[in-house]
Amino acid sequence: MFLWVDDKVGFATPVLGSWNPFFPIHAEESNIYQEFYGWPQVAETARKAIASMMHSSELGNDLQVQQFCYGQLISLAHVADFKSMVSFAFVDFIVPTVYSSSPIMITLYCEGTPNPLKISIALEELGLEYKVRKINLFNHEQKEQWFLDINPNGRIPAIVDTDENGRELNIWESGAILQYLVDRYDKDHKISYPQGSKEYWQMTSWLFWQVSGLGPMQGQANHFKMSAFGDYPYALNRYVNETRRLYRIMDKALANNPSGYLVGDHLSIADIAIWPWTTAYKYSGLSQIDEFPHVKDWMYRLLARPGFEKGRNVPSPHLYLQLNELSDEELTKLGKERSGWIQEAMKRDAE
Ligand SMILES: N[C@@H](CCC(=O)N[C@@H](CS)C(=O)NCC(=O)O)C(=O)O
Repeated sequence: MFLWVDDKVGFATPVLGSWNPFFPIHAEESNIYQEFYGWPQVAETARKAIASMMHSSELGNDLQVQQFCYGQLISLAHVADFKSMVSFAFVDFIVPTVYSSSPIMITLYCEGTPNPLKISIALEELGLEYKVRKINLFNHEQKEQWFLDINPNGRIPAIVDTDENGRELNIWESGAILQYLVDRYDKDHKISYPQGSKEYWQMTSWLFWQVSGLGPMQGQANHFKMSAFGDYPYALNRYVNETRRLYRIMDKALANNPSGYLVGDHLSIADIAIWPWTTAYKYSGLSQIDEFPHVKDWMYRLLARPGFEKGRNVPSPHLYLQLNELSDEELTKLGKERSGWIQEAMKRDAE
């Protein structure tokens, strides 16, 4: 990748192969680039490159600068013939050329189930590039040693990224991954709120509510509805009733927030963490969503966002909304067909 930056005017030109469009980037008074459409970390790389060049008293013809891009060390940031480029360009221009020999990318380990979908949706909403490695749950790939080396808990999602020193980072547990993505890549708070703000703590509260409450409770409800062989009315009622209670809490919160999001005035990881689970309401024993009109409205409104549309179909077409159209009998039949792997996974987990 090549990146040309005009420090004064506030334009950056990423040159990817022969593709060479101009993107406006917002330069604040401090001249620190805050935002580069969908690519804040590239702007940050550019800022660092400029800063290090400006501090370099001897700008030789073959200046080499080590920089980071997408969290990975750019093997060689090479400013060829820097002096002549400056004189060649407008007098005010600083034109660092930064290239990466290996494109840096997050790898997402996933399948089209609710927990991994949170991450693909967040990545899409952030406009980040990422690689997808589908994990075949039916073949218990999540329990294979190579994957346990990434996530010792043997569950999806997990991601692998690279830290600022070029070291590999494995992050697992969907809530932790969401927090990591916004901490590192959401500097302009597209899907989060500034740390320490009231909204930040509300968002964090809902995130924990989802990972410790809604996810496990609804997960148990769908286990007893769809996967348990035998009839366990006590367990099914307990978990479905708890799920219903949690949906009621959420319905009330949405009714009380005029923005239509769970927290503040825009989308956040609180909405993203919950959304994939609500699309699976019938799978979890809630016969219809009309009982929670604000949840229903919110669910379909988020569905219309391109990031949700793209993210929910990773790594394969999203199924859960369609499953809500099935009759109880059809769902039970489907559950019986699918539950074999869950029984087998339970057996292995118990060993
Ligand atoms: N608390 C975990 C739950 C992860 C989880 O249970 N993932 C499911 C898919 S949605 C899974 O990997 N199931 C496979 C198994 O149970 O072996 C998280 O939020 O990431």
